[in-house]
Amino acid sequence: KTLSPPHIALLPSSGMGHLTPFLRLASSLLNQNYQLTFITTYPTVSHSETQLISKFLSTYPQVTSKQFHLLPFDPSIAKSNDPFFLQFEAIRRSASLLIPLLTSSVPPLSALVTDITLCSAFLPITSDLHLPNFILFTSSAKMLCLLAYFPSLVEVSEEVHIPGLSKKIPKSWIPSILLDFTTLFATQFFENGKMMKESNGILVNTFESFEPESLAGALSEGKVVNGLPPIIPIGPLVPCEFERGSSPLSWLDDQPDSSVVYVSFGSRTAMSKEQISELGIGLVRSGCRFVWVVKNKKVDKEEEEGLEEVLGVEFIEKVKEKGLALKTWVDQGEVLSHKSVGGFVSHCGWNSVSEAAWNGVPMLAWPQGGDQKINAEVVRKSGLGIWNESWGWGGEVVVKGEEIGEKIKELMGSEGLRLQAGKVREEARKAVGVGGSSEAGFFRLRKFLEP
Ligand code: BUP
Repeated sequence: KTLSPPHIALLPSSGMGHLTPFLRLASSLLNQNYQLTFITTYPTVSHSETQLISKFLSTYPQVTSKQFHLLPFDPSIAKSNDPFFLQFEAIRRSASLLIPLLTSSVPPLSALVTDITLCSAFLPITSDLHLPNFILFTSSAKMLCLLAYFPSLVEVSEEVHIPGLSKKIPKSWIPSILLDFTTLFATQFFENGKMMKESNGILVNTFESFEPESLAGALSEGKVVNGLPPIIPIGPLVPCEFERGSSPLSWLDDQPDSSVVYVSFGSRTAMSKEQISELGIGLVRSGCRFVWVVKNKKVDKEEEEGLEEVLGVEFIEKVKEKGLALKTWVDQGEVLSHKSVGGFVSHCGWNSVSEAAWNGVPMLAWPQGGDQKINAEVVRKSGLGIWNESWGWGGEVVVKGEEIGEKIKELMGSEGLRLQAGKVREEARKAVGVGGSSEAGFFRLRKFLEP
């Protein structure tokens, strides 16, 4: 037994949806007295990533920051045009460059935590170095079931029956990039799904009472596949002080309790102008106050048009009393915790779902891609929100403003939904409290590192 606390290195992959839970995990480990090395890959894909990393490092000067410079990578060899997936691949292909960085750490490392999207490239390395390896899974436990089961799928029929889950997963919930097994993302997904068995444990940003069937019923009992390492729920990883930023809070302060609907589709959804315009019509028709984060480019570095060009001066003028449309980063954790916010129209990125659960804000799920339909099902099943499946994936059809307005009215007007979301909030708080599933998860991790 060593006297000094365990020293953990954290390696996130690209995109705010992956970086944010890593930084929250880091903050939680620091509170538990771990020593930390945070590895940042350069260059980052988005401005938001660079900004958040610098805020984190200036808040925690005790963290050792290491820059991981990637090998040049020719994106044309990969079947993908998504800058984030291409960055996953660039990191994966540079894996061997991390070895000196890991072996030179002082004091010596007790473990490396890698993002799930990178695990198959880094597990062989940590294994050679006899360094324990944990995975942080940044999506839902239900999505983890699909990832674990995916390598054994020969083809995707109309429904996928994952052992241990009572409800079959319709093909329409699986993103098209996974249905074509030759895409870059499907290849990575397959490799990671196979290789993750070799890790020492999978930390999942969820909690027991939110996803009981997937966690206790399917994954932990080995029903999905045999031979998985310990599945350790440590969520919800909650928004931290270092994330605080300038946000529209002063406007929110003047609005009645639970009267504002917050609308955001995460950091990497580029919505079409046509759909943006219908959404604007929907918000006006709903009659509700709103805060709306507008995005029409996947990567923030490419955002060139201002709000007026996207929404039109007329619209902005018309709604200025009732709504706040923004084309900047807002502190979502702070918005969702504000008492005037009573509903969240969301793409169901897992961090957004966790933040809504943490704050008990009812959701209207509108999945746009990736894991988001699987996450939307968790939202619906837990009672945290509603999901109108006929809207399909974002971009598949243009959903009309009238229909959007009606659903927002339903979201904001339902007392039952509010009560149920409040219960989810209580459960989320219990999970991180004394005796909760997150505390138990962190205890398991510590036991492993300090037997
Ligand atoms: Br946009 C935006 N402010 O303005 P998800 C996002 N966020 O704080 P995604 C802000 O980014 P993946 C903004 O609170 C959440 O923590 C938000 O992660 C924060 O979705 C994070 O919700 C976004 O998981 O990532 O960005 O689509 O595709 O990996 O799920």
